[in-house]
Amino acid sequence: MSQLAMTEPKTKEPRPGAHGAILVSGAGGEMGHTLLAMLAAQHHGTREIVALDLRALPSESAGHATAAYAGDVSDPAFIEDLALRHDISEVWHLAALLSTRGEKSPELALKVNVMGSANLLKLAADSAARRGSSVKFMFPSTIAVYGVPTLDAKRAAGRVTEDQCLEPITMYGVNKRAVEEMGRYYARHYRLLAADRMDCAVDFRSIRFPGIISADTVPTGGTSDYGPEMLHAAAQGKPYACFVRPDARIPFMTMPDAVRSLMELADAPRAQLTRLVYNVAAFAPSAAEIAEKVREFFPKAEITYAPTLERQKIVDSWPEDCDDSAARRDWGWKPEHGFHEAFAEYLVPKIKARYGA
Ligand code: AKB
Repeated sequence: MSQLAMTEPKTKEPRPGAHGAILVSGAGGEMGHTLLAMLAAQHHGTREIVALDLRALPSESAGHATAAYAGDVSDPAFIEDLALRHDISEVWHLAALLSTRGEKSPELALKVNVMGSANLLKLAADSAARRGSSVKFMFPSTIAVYGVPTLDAKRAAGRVTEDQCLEPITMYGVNKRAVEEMGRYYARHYRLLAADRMDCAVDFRSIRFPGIISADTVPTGGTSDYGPEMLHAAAQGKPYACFVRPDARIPFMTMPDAVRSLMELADAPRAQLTRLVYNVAAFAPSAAEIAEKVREFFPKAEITYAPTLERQKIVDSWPEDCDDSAARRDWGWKPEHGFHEAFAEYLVPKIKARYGA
């Protein structure tokens, strides 16, 4: 594996019939960390895996890639250069600034989240035209694309479907929603003549993720971070002041379930998919219920509440839960971890091993 900041571009002609390279942006982030390992395990060295992140990848992650680059997705020259070096046939575009970070630097969020996505969608369309076959574009979206105006409206909305309450209040939510529509535009208007039919050049597929809890990493810059932070603090014997009220409720899932859902959607036959963007759901506890579950496994956990106005407002605007019946019907989505299993079978054993708790 080579880990480079880009210098001289190299042209790589597509080999006819070859599978082409899988490009993963945001490969050093929380989801990228797990996804790279799972893609490497799935392909056993039979596919080129090109990892991209703003900073050099930790060696463990870089080891799962055949090439790794440090660079900015919002820099079109960098992305064009990458397209010259690798015959890219699949894009997993994870790079993004999350919701809390995005509210601190809205223009930077717009640049990275929207312009970065525009650059990679163009790369996918150009690559499809050159290869003469569709390029799959996997895009993690978020529950931040939803926006409920009041707590009463949130309770009344309950489990939202993909087409309800689409009035995001954060720049991050607005950005992700915009990219969903950009993906739809590319899927609809960029076509390839394949044998006797017209295929989409960019096979855009997206999942709106809830808050994600990983045993291996703690997120930064998100607003659902109180869930994972509470657990990781308890496992390290540290006190934790939760930045939302005890009654704040949004959906969550475990990282292995989240990454598996994206991989299952990628593998689903296109003809079975009735949508480009899907909800997935697993469990939807309040902050107090998460605290209670943490105390079940770490009885000495010190958890208090110190809600901050900005982050509380964001969580209040997100739905209590999501209706994932389309994903269950179209591609057989089913979470492995419910609320209790998430802690008992995955989070707590791994976290205890990690911190020696
Ligand atoms: C965030 O909190 O910004 C993310 C998300 C819910 O998309 N974790």
